[in-house]
Amino acid sequence: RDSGEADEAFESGRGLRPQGTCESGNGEGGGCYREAHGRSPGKSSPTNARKGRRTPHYSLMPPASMSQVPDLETAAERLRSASSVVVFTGAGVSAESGLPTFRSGGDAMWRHEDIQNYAYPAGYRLHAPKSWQWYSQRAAAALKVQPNPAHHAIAAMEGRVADFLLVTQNIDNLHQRAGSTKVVELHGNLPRVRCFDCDALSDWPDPAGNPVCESCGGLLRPDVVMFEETLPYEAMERAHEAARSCDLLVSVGTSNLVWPAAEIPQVTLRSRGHVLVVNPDMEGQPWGRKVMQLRGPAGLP
Ligand code: BV8
Ligand code: ZN
Repeated sequence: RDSGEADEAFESGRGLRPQGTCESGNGEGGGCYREAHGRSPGKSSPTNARKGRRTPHYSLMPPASMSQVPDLETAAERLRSASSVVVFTGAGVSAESGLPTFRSGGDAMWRHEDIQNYAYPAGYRLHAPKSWQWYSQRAAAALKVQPNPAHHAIAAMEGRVADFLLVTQNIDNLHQRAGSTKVVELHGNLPRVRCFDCDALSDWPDPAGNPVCESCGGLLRPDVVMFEETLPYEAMERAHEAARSCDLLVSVGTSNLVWPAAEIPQVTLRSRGHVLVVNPDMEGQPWGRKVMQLRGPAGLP
C-alpha cells in the first residue's frame, strides 16, 4: 500500500489488515503507526515514505489522540443521533454476569484449558467425552448466571433505534434472556446440542451423560462454531450488510482476535459509519478518526 493510500486509510479511520510486518498491531487500525501513516512517528514528513524509503518502523499503539476519547455524554449523543445501529459483542459483555472471558482476566478460559483439546473439531472428538463435559459445564454455568445491565441496555436499544441489529460472537444466550430479539449469532448457541453425524438438534440431556445421538448413535456436540469451522453464511451476510449500512457500530467486550468476526467493525469503518468501542482495555481495538474509544466495563449498572 503506498503512503498516500495509507494516509487515506488512516484519515478514513479505516482499519488495517493483519500485517506480517507489524508484530504487535492487531491489524484492525490498532496496527503500526507507519502502516497507517506511511512513516514512523516523529520522523520527517511523508516525503520519506513518498520516496518509498522504508524507514525502520516499529509497531505502536496509537496515541489516544488518534481516536476520539469521548465522555459518556458525547458517546450517548452519538448513539441518540444514529438512526441505524449495529451492536457487536464478545465475551466481555458477559463479564459482569460472572462468566469468564476467553483471553482477559485471571479466570480467562484459555488460560486454564488447552483450546485445541475442546474448541477444535479434531480435539473435541479425540477428547470426548471430557470435551462434551467441558461444554456441558459451560452451558450449565451460563444458565446459572443472569444477564447484566449491559445485556439489558442493548435489549432496550432495540426498541429505540429505527434500524437495529445485535451481532454477537457469544454463545451464552444471555442477550436473548435479556430480551434481545434482533440477534445474529456468529458462533452458534451453547444451549443447543447437535449431532456431528446427522445434525439432529436437541437440548442438553440432564445429566449430560455420554454424548451419543439417540437418532443415529453419532457423537453429540454443542451447536457452536468451533475453530477451523466456517461461520453460518446467512449470519455473516446479515452482519456484513448491517455493518456496511449503519451509522454507528458499537463494539462491546471483544478482543477482535477471532476472524472472520473481527472483520465486522472494519466493514463499518470502510463504509460510512463510525465505531464506538466499549472495553476496559483498548489494546488491539479499532482506532482512527472515525473511532470513539470509551474505556471501562460494559456491565456496571
Ligand atoms: C474459520 C465458539 C475457516 C466455541 C469460538 C491466524 C490469523 C488469523 C486468523 C486465523 C489464524 N489461524 C486460524 C485463524 C482463523 C481462526 C481464528 O480467528 N483464530 C484466532 C484465535 C487467531 N478462526 C476460525 O477458525 C473461524 N473459522 O476461520 O474457518 C478455516 C477453515 C480451516 C482452517 C482455518 C480457518 C472460527 C472462529 C470461531 C471459533 N469459535 N467460539 C467456544 O466458545 O468454545 S471463538 C471464541 O472467541 C468465542 O466465540 C469468542 O466470542 C471469540 C472472540 O473472543 P472474545 O469474545 O473477543 O473474547 P476474548 O476473551 O478474546 O476478549 C474479551 C474482551 O472483553 C477483551 O477485549 C477484554 O478487554 C474485554 N472485557 C473484559 N471485561 C470486560 C470487557 N469488556 C467490557 N466489559 C467488561 N467488564
Ligand atoms: Zn445423529
